[in-house]
Amino acid sequence: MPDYALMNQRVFEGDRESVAEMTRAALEAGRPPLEVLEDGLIAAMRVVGEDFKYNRIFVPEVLLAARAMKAGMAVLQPLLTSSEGDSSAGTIVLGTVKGDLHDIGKNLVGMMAEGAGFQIVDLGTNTSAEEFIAAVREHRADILGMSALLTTTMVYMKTVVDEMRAAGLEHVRICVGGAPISQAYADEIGAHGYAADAGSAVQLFKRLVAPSAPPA
Ligand code: B1M
Repeated sequence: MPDYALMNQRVFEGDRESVAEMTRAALEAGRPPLEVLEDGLIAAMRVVGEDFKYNRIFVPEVLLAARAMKAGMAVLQPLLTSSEGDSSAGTIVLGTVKGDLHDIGKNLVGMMAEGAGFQIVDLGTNTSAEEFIAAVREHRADILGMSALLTTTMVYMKTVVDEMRAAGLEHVRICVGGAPISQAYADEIGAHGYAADAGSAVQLFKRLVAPSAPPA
């Protein structure tokens, strides 16, 4: 069994090489990629978040931990994105909203959706309504997925929902997620769906593109 506590510690310390190595070793030992992701990497970021909240660590340490987490994710990526076979599940335009630079969760959602057969158009972070709308049109997206990690940026999701409607794109399903987002907030702003984590986001995307899904 991998020493996930030690792996968490290495993420916390921002030790990229050790995290990548321990991720590889856990996979070679036959551990499931989702277990390594959750217990080895995501669990560490929760501690980082708590320590940051209570001023026990500061932005530079959080940044180093995030880079270490990404080093582990890079090892997992080929396994998470390898498609189940159906490569035409639908097209998703994905991005973190304007003003927000957090991308770890959004990247995980993208990887797992790609693994489930969706085409992902990832617009990165700090994405404006205009950029979302242009990409949705260009790629004829079925779903627009937005991520926000800050209470100050989550409100921009409503701007995007409103501008999508004003642009005549109400047939495109809008999904939202990120630590401060809830189902109640998704309902309030008129999004079609909310997911708490990457696994449930994929289930949500599948439901929304299913032929039996109710019209928007
Ligand atoms: Co920031 N940060 N950060 N940060 N950061 C938080 C979010 C915070 C909660 C920390 C805290 O105080 N405890 C806090 C926000 C407080 C608030 O708004 N109420 C905070 C703050 C304050 C800030 C700054 C303002 C700090 C400063 O500068 N003073 C600043 C803002 C910069 C900006 O964006 N403009 C800032 C900066 C940063 C770093 C750059 C240092 C770094 C980000 C690096 C990066 O992403 N490349 C960072 C990090 C790493 C965090 C924490 C510690 C970890 C976030 C993370 O990656 N979690 C975070 C604390 C926390 O969230 N507990 C924190 C792991 C990831 C797997 O989870 O992103 O939640 P998450 O994604 C999940 C789900 O939410 C969901 O699925 C994912 C996978 O399961 N999900 C979706 C996400 N998007 C989805 C979309 C979907 C569906 C599901 O559909 C489309």
